Amino acid sequence: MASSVAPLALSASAAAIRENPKRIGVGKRGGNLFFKGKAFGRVSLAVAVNVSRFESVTMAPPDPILGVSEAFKADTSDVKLNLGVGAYRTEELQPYVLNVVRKAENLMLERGENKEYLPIEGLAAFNKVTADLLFGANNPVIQQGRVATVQSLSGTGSLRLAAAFIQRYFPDAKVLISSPTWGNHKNIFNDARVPWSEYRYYDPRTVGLDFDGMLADIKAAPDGSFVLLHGCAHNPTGIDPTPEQWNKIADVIQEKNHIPFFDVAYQGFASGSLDTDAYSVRLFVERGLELLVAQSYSKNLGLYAERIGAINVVCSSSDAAARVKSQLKRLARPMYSNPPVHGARIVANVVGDPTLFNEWKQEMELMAGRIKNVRQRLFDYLSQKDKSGKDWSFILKQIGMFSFTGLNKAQSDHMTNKWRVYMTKDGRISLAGLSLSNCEYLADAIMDSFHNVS
Ligand code: PLA
Repeated sequence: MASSVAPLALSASAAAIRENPKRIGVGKRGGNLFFKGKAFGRVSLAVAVNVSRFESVTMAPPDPILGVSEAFKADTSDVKLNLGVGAYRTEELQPYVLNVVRKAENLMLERGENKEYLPIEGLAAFNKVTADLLFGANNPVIQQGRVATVQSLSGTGSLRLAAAFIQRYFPDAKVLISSPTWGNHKNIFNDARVPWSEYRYYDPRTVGLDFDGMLADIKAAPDGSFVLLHGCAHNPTGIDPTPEQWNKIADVIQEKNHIPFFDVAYQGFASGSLDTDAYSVRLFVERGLELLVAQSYSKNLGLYAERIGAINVVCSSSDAAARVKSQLKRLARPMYSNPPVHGARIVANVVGDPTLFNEWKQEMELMAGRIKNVRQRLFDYLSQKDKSGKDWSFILKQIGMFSFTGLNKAQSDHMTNKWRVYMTKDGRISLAGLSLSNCEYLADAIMDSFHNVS
């Protein structure tokens, strides 16, 4: 076996040796390679010298969001705050498993359900409730069988599957994404080889929506582009269009024959109401548009690690929906074969049972309410303590898990280096990782960073 490996191993090793003979302590003497003074033949070199076939693989940078959690864990300070990743914490800053999730899991245990493979498209009971939850069970698109729903690996996996679908069936189309957007959107489309460009969204002067810029950029894009929209609780800005603005966005998208592509990662988490947070998607559906929606249960059911979500494609006919679904399955099969069952059963049990469903809504209101409370408390401290006259009211206008503070990279670095407040470098903080008792500390950190670092 060694001899079949050796020639290849040697060529990689030899390249590395040529580049840096000292570092690995390898040289050539009398036709034989040696390592630290000892002669080795070709075969033993591949085994003994610690030179990798993967020498040309460079170190990837830490992920801008999940890398923050790694850095937080490595920090041994007594006082530290993780406001990086959008993961809900209790007032004691502990992870939270919803009571309804525990109840659903107990039910599953009692039923002794098996671990057979799911079909490629996922659990039928899940696919039904997830589409009902998003569009409303009485929505004509559901009644008429015009939605292709495929369970996928949470929001990210659903976006990725849709990106693969776009790449295969619309190779000339590009995706328009908001500037800024969730950092992983660009990675997803890049990896799927789908071209994208940005439309204006955030106006730093008003710390609000650049609505005119957004409409102008969507108008200027080639007809038939995909327009990625955050269904609610825009990440990272926390700034959503108003209902009137959504209507105007729909007008332009319709005019341009664009295809809306919603990312719904926070249904119920923005306002506390599942229906209110589905407003934008339902509006576009009502207008008769064909569209895509990626869904996630990471936040609203706290199922982060279960990787449960779905891609929904609303089509103009049930026939088209059946064909689209068949192609989504065809794309999923070689990627991950079929999705995991545990999270799907939890969602199906919670949404499918009226008692659990009501309990879930209450728990979601509690979670959304806790975030609103810390948002208010943070604003109160900032406005009371900061005597500079700066207007901090934008914090109250933003919704969802995040606040986009307007801190620049140097100021965000200062937040971490001096105050041990871990956050993303774009100035985003996750309020879900903040407790009422930490709001004053955070306000002090923000004021210091904002006023004393340029
Ligand atoms: N879409 C948006 C807009 C998101 O914010 C996130 C998660 C996802 C999709 C994907 O989540 P999922 O795959 O777990 O369903 N954003 C987080 C986590 C909360 C992350 O970056 O992965 C964030 O901190 O931005």
